[in-house]
Amino acid sequence: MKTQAAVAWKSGAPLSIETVDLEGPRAGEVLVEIKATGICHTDWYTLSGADPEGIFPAILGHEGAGIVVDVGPGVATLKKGDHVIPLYTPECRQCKFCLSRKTNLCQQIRATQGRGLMPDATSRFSIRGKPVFHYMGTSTFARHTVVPEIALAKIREDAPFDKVCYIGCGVTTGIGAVIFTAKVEAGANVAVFGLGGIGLNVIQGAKMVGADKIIGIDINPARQEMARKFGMTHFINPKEVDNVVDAVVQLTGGGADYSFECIGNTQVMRQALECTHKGWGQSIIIGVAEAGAEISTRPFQLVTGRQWKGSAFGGARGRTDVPRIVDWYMDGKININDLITHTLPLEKINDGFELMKRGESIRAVVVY
Ligand code: NAD
Ligand code: DAO
Ligand code: ZN
Repeated sequence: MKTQAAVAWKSGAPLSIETVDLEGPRAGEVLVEIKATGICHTDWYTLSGADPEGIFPAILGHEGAGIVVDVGPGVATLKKGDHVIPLYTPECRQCKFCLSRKTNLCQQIRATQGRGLMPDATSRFSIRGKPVFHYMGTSTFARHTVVPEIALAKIREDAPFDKVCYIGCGVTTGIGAVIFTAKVEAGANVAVFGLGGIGLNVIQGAKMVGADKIIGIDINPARQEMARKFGMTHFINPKEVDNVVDAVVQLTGGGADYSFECIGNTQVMRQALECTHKGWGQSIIIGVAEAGAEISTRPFQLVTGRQWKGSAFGGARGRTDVPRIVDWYMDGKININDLITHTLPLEKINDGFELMKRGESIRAVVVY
C-alpha cells in the first residue's frame, strides 16, 4: 500500500513529507493506522545526528497511538479494529529478560530493532524501490506503520489517541521511573532535575504516590508554573543558588530520599546522586547523555549508602503496564491534557521540532 510519512533522509535536515510504499505485515507483525504521535526529545537526538546508532533514511517517531488495520500470520493477541500503543520496549513474555521479572528490557527483537529492521531483518518501508529504515521498531511519523505484535499494547477504545499517544514514551517514562524503578513511598522527599516532558511526569508520579517534598530544579524559570500545577512543592533555579546539592540537602534536612535526572547532562547526574540522603538515597538516571559521555562521583558516595540506578521506559512492561496507565488517565488520576501544549498536522511536523528546541512546548502532538 501507499501511505504518507515524514521521512528523515539524513541527519541535520528537516523531515520531508513523502508518499511511501508500505508492505503488509509478515508473520508476527501488525499493520497499524497511526492516529496521533508525540514529538519527543529522542526523535530530535537522532535527527540531529548526535545519536551514534541513528540510521538514515528512516521514518522516526516512537510515541504513537492508532488502530490495527491488518494482522500477519500467527498473530493471536490482536485483531483488526483494536486500539493500540506501539512500544519501543517490547514485551515478549518469553525471553530470558522478560522471564527474569527483574527488568523490562525485553531482548527478543533487540538486534533487528537497533538496525532499523523488522524481526526478519527486512524493512516494510520503501521509496522508489529503495528501503527506508524503521526507527525504534515503531516509526510513528507515518500514517501507517508495521509493528511486531510483541511491541503493541492493546488499549481501551474510548481513550483519545491525541492524548494517550504520550503514554507511548514521556508519561510512562516519568511516572514509571517513580513507581516501577524507584518505588517511591508515601512521605518520601524527591528531587527532580529537569522539568521538561519527562521531569513533569516524574513530578506527577511523585505526587500520585504521596511524596512529601517534591523539589523541581530547572534553569528555565518558565517551567516553574507548570511544575507547581503537577505537584512540585519547591523550586530551585541552579543559576540563582551557589550550590544546587547544598540547596537540596538543606531543604530536605539531609538529602532527598530519591532524585531523578531528566536532562541527559552528566554534571547534573553527579549533582542528582550527591544531593540524596546518606545511607539510603537513590538517584535514578533517565536522561540520555551524548555518545561516549561518562559519569563520575567519589566512590565514598556509594560506600556511604547512596545508590545510582537507571530507568528505560520507566521500567514499565509495555503490554502489561501501558493499558493500566491509560486507565489511570481515563480515571482522572493523571493529567496529560495540560502537558500537550501544541497540536499540529503532519505537514507541520518540523514546526513541532522547532517548538521543542526553543523550549516553548512540553509536548507537541501530530494528529493525522
Ligand atoms: P526537555 O528538553 O523537554 O526537558 C529538559 C529540561 O531540562 C528543560 O526544561 C531544561 O530547561 C532543563 N535543563 C537543561 N539543562 C539543565 C541544567 N543544567 N540544570 C537544570 N535543568 C536543566 O527533555 P525531555 O523530553 O523531558 O527529556 C529529558 C531526557 O530524557 C532526554 O535526555 C531524553 O532523551 C531522555 N529520555 C529518556 C527516556 C528513558 O527511557 N530513559 C525516555 C524518553 C526520554
Ligand atoms: O535493550 O539494550 C536495550 C535497549 C533498550 C532501549 C531503552 C531506551 C531508553 C532510552 C531511550 C529513550 C527513548 C525515547
Ligand atoms: Zn522478552
